[in-house]
Amino acid sequence: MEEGVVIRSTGSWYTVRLVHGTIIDCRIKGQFRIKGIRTTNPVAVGDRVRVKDPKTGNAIISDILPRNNYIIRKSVNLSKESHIIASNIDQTFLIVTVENPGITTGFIDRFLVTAEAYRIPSLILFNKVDACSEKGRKRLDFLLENYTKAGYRCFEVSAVRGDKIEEVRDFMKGKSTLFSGHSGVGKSTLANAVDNNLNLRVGEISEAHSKGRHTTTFAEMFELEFGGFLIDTPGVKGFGIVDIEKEELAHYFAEMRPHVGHCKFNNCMHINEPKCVIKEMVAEGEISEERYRNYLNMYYDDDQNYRTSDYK
Ligand SMILES: Nc1nc2c(ncn2[C@@H]2O[C@H](COP(=O)(O)OP(=O)(O)OP(=O)(O)O)[C@@H](O)[C@H]2O)c(=O)[nH]1
Ligand SMILES: [Mg+2]
Ligand SMILES: [Zn+2]
Repeated sequence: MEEGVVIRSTGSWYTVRLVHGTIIDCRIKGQFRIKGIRTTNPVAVGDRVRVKDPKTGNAIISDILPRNNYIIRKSVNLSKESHIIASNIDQTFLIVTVENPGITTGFIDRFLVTAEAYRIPSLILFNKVDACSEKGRKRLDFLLENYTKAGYRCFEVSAVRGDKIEEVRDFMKGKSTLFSGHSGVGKSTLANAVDNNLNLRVGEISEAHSKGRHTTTFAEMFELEFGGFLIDTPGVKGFGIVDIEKEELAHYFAEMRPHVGHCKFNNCMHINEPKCVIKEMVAEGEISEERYRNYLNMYYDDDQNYRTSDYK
């Protein structure tokens, strides 16, 4: 029996880097479940696992060691099933573009809420700033203001021109970072810019976005030349939140969290209760209306919103 980390998962095969560095393909045996949640992938990239018979060519993952955290979303059309994007991560970079493809704040906020549920720090990287139209620039300025105010660090980057890549690299040193976002936003291009040794496949200009084609098809973890790990993932269209109670939701909006206990009623859901501190802060402009609106959307109909866009 040896221990290792899952660095790639294709669905039927799992690639594991054993403690002493050897990389082997494994299968799984047995049931792996998170309490009551059905997942399409029982073992995720980032999982620390025990491997049986690692030398035989018949290696089997027999156990998953307890996860520190994970990022999970509702997957595919089967809304009852969830997909673990990655586990045991130090931070997530949500890669966003305002054009080609565009982005909704609903998607961003669902992602951030999921990361907050495990207290995983998130940074937002606005990529392709080299190719921004005037209209795109306005949208970008709005998003920068909205998310900076909510307490998130935002970077305007360009993977092709090299803007802010040095800063991004500094943030990644010695950490395990998940890259997530829609398909075609430049996750793999950015990964290559951060570490030239990676050589990941990126989309052709002509097929970028719109056609729903995904260049990266499996999540994969790479060791960085300057120290740390990067997990590149396939683009996602929707981000359905999983396993978050309505009563807890406001705690996962970073800028609401410090105030939720100060409403008149201690079970306040911040909807139409009197003397609600959150609503007062929205009225005074201290919490953005956009974020509050997404709070309400998530509170009322977790399901409908993510079904309006068909998932990958
Ligand atoms: N103008 C511009 N284009 C970029 C930039 N970064 C990436 N692209 C282009 O965007 C397209 C998609 O890039 P990818 O890196 O494959 O995108 P991805 O997010 O990895 O996509 P999936 O693997 O499908 O999830 C490619 O044509 C890139 O050349 C950038 O900073 N500026
Ligand atoms: Mg990619
Ligand atoms: Zn309240």
